[in-house]
Amino acid sequence: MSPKISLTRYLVEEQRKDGAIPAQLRLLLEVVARACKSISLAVNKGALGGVLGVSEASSENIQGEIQKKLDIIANDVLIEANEWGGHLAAMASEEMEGIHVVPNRYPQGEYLLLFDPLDGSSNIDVNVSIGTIFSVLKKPEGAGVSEQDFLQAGAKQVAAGYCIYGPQTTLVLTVGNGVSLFTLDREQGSFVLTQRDLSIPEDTKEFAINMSNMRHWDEPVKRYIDECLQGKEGPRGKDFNMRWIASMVADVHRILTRGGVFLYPWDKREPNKPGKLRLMYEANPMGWIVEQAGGAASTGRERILDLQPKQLHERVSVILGSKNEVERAASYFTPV
Ligand code: P6P
Repeated sequence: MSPKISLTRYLVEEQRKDGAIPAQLRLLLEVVARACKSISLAVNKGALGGVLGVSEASSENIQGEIQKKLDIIANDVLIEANEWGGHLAAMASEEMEGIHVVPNRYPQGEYLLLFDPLDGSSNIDVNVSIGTIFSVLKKPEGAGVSEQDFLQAGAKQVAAGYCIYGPQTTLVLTVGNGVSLFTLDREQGSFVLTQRDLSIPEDTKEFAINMSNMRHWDEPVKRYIDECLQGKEGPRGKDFNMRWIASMVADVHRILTRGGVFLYPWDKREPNKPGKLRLMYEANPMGWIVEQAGGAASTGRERILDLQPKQLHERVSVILGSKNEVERAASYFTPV
């Protein structure tokens, strides 16, 4: 039986292979993985740990969403774990308005870490998979660090990943040379490599979208979904299945595993926002992971990773997953 390859061994061997993982980045990824293990333990305790429900003060985050206790716990775990290592200059979180600069008592590093500490919070209290999404950028040259330093296109990411807290706790990671999957071995307390080079099937018969928003969608989205629903008898010539877990990490994980297309498009409920999902903490990391696995990630009109962010918490319309299906969906947006 081949030896178990731990996350540490994988990162060391990748670093040795092509230098894609400089020492500071390797430390960063190991620290984030350890933080995800702590979050997983808190999530798994559920009611026994007194971590369900909304935060004591029913506080709201910058997104205007009521924070769950676990949102705050996960955010605090990630901040505390990453402050002291000397690998980071600053962090940005979906749960915090501004950036968190590494305190002066610690050395500053060359990386920027962005995260959605607990994506899918609405599922926490009903015991459905949730997860942590993270994205790593290099800090631009120059003294100090500011919010402006974070406003880099998704194509500039040097690492991205997520940890899904489901029946298994699984870490999915890319540093730009494909996507690998690590499953938490609770007996050893370490993440073990269980799949390399994930590859998303280019075609699919499964779409993921919140159908209750149909009346709010733009015409191209209505037409695309309608044609999927027509099945064999319609222009697609095949029947489609639908899934919607309302945890992006879980929907994306399914797509990485068996293909599919995920859509959270603009809708007229908030006409001045391009979409619900956040560019920096959700669309960019997930978009890169999907592309690294042979899929595609588009707003419907352009590649997500090419977008130049204008603000830290900006939102974006998302279509991602099986390459041919994303291209097909995007074609409905192109005026004929
Ligand atoms: P809705 C979770 O709040 C999230 O940001 C994503 O994880 C998920 O895909 C989406 O929102 C679910 O949104 O409107 O269906 O609840």
